[in-house]
This record gives sequence, C-alpha cells and structure tokens, in this order.
Amino acid sequence: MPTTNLRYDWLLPEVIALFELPFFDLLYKAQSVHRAHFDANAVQLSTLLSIKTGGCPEDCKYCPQSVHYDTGVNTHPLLPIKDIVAIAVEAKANGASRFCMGAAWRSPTKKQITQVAEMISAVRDVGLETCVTLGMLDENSASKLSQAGLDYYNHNLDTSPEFYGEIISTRTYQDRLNTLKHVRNHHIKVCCGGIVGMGESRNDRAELLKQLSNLPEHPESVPINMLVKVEGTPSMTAEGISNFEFIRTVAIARIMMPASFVRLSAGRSAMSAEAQALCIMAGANSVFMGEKLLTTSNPEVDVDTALFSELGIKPLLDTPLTTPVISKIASDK
Ligand code: SAM
Ligand code: DTB
Ligand code: SF4
Repeated sequence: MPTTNLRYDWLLPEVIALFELPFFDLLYKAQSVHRAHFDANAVQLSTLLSIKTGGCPEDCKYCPQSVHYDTGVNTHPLLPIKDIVAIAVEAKANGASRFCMGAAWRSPTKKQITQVAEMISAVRDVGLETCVTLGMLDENSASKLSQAGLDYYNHNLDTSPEFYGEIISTRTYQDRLNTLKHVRNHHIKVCCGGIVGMGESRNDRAELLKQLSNLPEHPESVPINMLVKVEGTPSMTAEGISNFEFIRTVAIARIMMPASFVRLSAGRSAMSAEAQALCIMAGANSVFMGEKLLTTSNPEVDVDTALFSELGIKPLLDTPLTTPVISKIASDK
C-alpha cells in the first residue's frame, strides 16, 4: 500500500516548474506516481448521457448548450426514465462501471431534483455507479441526491480564477466552490476538473491545477477536457494548445493529485491514438466510453476497444490500490 502524503499546499511556481521540465522527465515522474497508486494498465470507463439538452441560461463561452449562442444543438427536455435505463444497460454491456448524466441547467429546482433522484436509483439498480452534473447545488439538493445514493457529482472549476471572467459571467468562481462544499458536506464523491485550450495561458492551467489540488480534499475524479470547438460558440476562435501541452497538463494533474482518477475527458475524437496513449502513460486512468459526450462526438466503442486491446489496457472498476484492486477483463464478459 502506498504511503503517500497528499499535498494541499502547492505553490504556483512549483507547478510552473513542473510544466517547464523536459517532456520525458515529466512523463517519467508522472508514470512513477501513477504506478505507485494504480494499476498502470487499467482505465476506468464511464458513459455520459445528456438527460436534458440545450436552453441553458448560463453564458459559458465554450458551451454549445448555452441559449446565448446559436449552435444548432438538438434541444430536448428531461428524458423519460425508461429511456435512461435502456441506455445504462447498454453502457454496462460495453464495460462501463459508471453512468454520468448531465443536464443543461443553471441550478436544478426541487422538482427536478426529485426526478433526477429517481433516475439515480434506477441506474443503481442496473448495477452501475452514478454521477450527475446539474449545475449549482444548494445544501438541500445535495442532501436529496445523497439520499438517493448518488456516488459522484461533477462540477468543474473550468479554469483559473484569473481567466474565469473571460469565459463565464453568469456565475462566479466562488459559486462553484460553494457547490463543491455542499456536495462534500453530504458525502458525495467529487468529480471536478476543467477545460484547456480556451485561449488561457500556461499560468492559468497551472493555477487551475493548484486550485483543484488545494481544495480541502482532492476531488476523487479530475476530468481534464480539451476544448471541443463548436461552431457558434465564442470559444470557436480561441487559440488552442498542442497535444504535448495537454499531455503535460494531464501529467501534472497526476503528480499533484496522485490518488485521484484523472480523466482524459472531452477532446479524444480529435486526438490520435498515440496522443491518447501518451495521456494514459502520463497518468490518465479514466475515459468516457460511447460515441457521444453530451452533444459532441467521442470515439466509437469499437475504436476504443481496439486501442485498449493494442495497449493491453483493461477496464477498471473504480478502486485504487489502497484497497484491493478488482479489474475486469472485457473478454470475460
Ligand atoms: N450545466 C452543468 C454545469 O456546467 O455544471 C453541467 C454540464 S456542463 C456541459 C459540464 C462540463 O462540460 C463543463 O463544466 C465543461 O467543463 C465541459 N464542457 C462543456 N462544453 C465543452 C466543450 N465544448 N469542450 C470541452 N468541455 C466542455
Ligand atoms: C466533464 O468534465 N466533461 C464532460 C462531463 N464533465 C459532463 C462533458 C464534456 C462535454 C463536451 C461538449 C459536449 O459534448 O457538449
Ligand atoms: Fe450551461 Fe453547463 Fe453549458 Fe455552462 S457548461 S452553458 S452551465 S450546460
């Protein structure tokens, strides 16, 4: 069992120094940390479903679901529970261990929380872990979701506090931190990360990672999203980052939050198999499996299965080495 002392006191210059390491020194460091905490040949698989799409009143500049931008997204109200269960059953058959449901809301109403609570119970009955991302939560909503048996709540910090105002004006960084606090208070695991490639600087990426790792507890799951550029969103014209810079960001997330699952999240469709393999080598050990994220595309299941098979990677049930590892080989199914 690793005897890691998790750190919550990272300073920005230390994070910048990691970014400035020679690429292979950084990868070696990240792989070493990864191997000390996880099976380096196993990746946790989550499946994502948009249960309510579009029409969101927030103005996140990257998001195709905001009402502020004309993106032609196919909007729909909350899906019926039977449709959700059918998709969850298929996700399980494809090897997913967690089912994540996203709704384009600023903050769910009491009625919406009751509806989502029923969905959580139904998906748990399928035998999957549950994660939802519904926007801002107050204490009461977090409590209701916890009672329904929710495993994870996804709510991202997205970027640094300094760059944040360039991306979102309808809610503050502090609003996000408050939601994370409410989720923690009700013992729901936290899934919290960000997006890169939105025109932010390396300092902003470093500051995002510093904010995440200096939270009172590290998020159990840290999604690192590469911006998916969607026509009609203001971020369409943002200056992106190279795959190497993305891989560095993943590696540093692994080093700073050694016991957390780091998810190679949005953006895989535009990445080569080799770039994805380097992300996994750098310590990414979770992906979204299934051909769609919320509204944009993700690699086909067959393509992912072939890639994981080529790399000798097994699907992992969400269990770090600190407790007995149970990995499931897809071919056992
Ligand atoms: N409305 C909820 C919220 O913002 O908390 C939940 C859904 S929202 C789509 C979840 C996360 O998806 C965002 O915080 C952002 O990090 C990520 N995301 C949204 N659009 C994206 C895009 N075009 N590219 C990459 N990541 C994106
Ligand atoms: C997260 O950090 N990434 C996922 C999930 N949490 C909900 C969402 C990615 C969305 C990509 C754009 C889209 O498909 O609409
Ligand atoms: Fe709404 Fe979430 Fe999209 Fe922001 S990221 S516009 S809150 S759905």
